Amino acid sequence: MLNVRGLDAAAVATLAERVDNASRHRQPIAMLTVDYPQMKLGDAYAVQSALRVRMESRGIRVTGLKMGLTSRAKMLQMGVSESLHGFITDEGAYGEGAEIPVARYIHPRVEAEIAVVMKTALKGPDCDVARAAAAIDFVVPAIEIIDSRFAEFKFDILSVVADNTSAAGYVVGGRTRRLSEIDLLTEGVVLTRNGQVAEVGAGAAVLGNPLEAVAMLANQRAQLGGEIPAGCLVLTGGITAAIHVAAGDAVVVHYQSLGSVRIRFV
Ligand code: 0L1
Ligand code: MG
Repeated sequence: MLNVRGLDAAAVATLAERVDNASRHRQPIAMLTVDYPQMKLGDAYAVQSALRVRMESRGIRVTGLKMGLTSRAKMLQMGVSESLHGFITDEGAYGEGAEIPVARYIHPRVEAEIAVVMKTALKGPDCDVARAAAAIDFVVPAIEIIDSRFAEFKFDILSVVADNTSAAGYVVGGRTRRLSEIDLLTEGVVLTRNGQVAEVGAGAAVLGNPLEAVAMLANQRAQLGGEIPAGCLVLTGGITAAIHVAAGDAVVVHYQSLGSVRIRFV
């Protein structure tokens, strides 16, 4: 289904430019399906791919892949029912403790995630948790920054895929663990903003097991003729609902066994 198309190449290029400009100039836009109701999921991933080419042509480097909308909390928050994937880049990569200007974004939110780094490539279409586990090198905690390019974070599944699943930045920190050293399902997470608990959750919120998200990513990539390459950083998806952030906010995510990750917005 990820390769079903309804738009021609010119429309895909137009939409990639529209999303790219919204992001670069921080000018929110309307859902793409308003003007292109014939758009299909394959078109949405084609727009995302064209966006990636545009970014790479400006010297931005892709640093990994991400799954989105993998938790019930996120699906309810966004009113959608399908997990999806996108890419992450060095433009949005921040170090642990970084001060991040909110002016870089339209309406940023953050969410706590479990990330993995692949030891070997993982190629669908028949990946499952066992194959995903065998391909993973280690686990690392992460905060993802999301920033929809759509006004008021209002979108449908096609628009958000085209918009690279709202990917805007990420921070990895804490400590790494081998899969044998951690129970991903019960890994507890407490997300605080300015010292107040904002969200709590556990790894199982991500499709029942974050490794399901890795397997799903490989299977989705296979439908598009791709894979998860060796060495790839994969954000497996938000464990909690995403929280709004504003200048002055300090966000710290405490993980049960992966340490903590912190950032501050200025
Ligand atoms: O990483 C995510 O789960 C984001 C997916 C896109 C929807 C959103 O902006 O929350
Ligand atoms: Mg996310």
